[in-house]
Amino acid sequence: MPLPKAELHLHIEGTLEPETAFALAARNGVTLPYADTDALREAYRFTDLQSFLDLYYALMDVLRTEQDFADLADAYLARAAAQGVRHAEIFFDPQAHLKRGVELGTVVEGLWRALGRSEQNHGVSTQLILCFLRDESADSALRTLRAAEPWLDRITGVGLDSAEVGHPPAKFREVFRAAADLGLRRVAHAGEEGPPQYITEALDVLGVERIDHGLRCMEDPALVDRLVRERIPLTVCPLSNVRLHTVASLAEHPLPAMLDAGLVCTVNSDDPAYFGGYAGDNFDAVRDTLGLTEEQLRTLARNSFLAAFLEHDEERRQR
Ligand code: ES4
Ligand code: ZN
Repeated sequence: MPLPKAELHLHIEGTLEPETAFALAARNGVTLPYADTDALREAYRFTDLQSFLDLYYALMDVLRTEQDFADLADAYLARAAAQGVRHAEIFFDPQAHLKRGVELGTVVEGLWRALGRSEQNHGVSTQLILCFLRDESADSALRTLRAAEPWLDRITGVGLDSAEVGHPPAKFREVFRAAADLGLRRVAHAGEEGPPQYITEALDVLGVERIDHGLRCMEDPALVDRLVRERIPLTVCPLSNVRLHTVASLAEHPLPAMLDAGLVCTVNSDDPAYFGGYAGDNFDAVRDTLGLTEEQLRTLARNSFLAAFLEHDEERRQR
């Protein structure tokens, strides 16, 4: 039996497996610039975050209808459940869809078709986190938040993702303030490729409760002390870090050092279709390659429920 866990860093668009991409392309009359799934898989040799994002945004073109989003989410939830995921906080990128003429309602209603039945069908409770693309303007983020207002009862929080370097958190001060005023929880990617100062800025300027990735905090001992003292959870994604060359190899991943420092780390899959595995695969990889003890693995799983946006009695039930 896989360890029960919560997945807190998962981009639903990053669960698009090559087979699903081709099936949806056929269903929607979209021609992909790859001969077959093997040729597409060949393209999954990334050099950095941007090289991945280019393919990630291009392949989204196959996602057109509510049913496409429902099928995508349902397939993810089935795989996640099989790997011990009991609760999933799922990121989505509305601007990437709005830009190509797919309305926010199509995305949210479609995802909800799967999420609304997930507890019965898969035993996985779910929440949605709307992410702003940090390489788009602050104004575009604000317009996106306004467009999401009809669906706020289905959205738990907001996040910040896409190309990090050159797009500091402070650029999104206003939209995160507006999100907080609407009662939304806040998270942000920081310290994946960007410097440790972006982590500090996400906490102080955006008021985020969790940091997505956060690896580069290890370059700043005073920041590590703060994250430990304030018990700020970090949603670490080991296989993602390897595939995007954020770390040189899995064996050199700082996760053991982060745990030793007392950081509240969790293990997550980020974009599992692109990076070689779902939540359980990430746990297996860190156990096998980094030699984490059973006790450390249990700590990581416990941290995932503590860091989740669950109510307390709901959290106890999950564990
Ligand atoms: C992402 Cl790995 C990663 N980093 C930043 N933004 C993203 N969007 C999807 N995956
Ligand atoms: Zn991510």
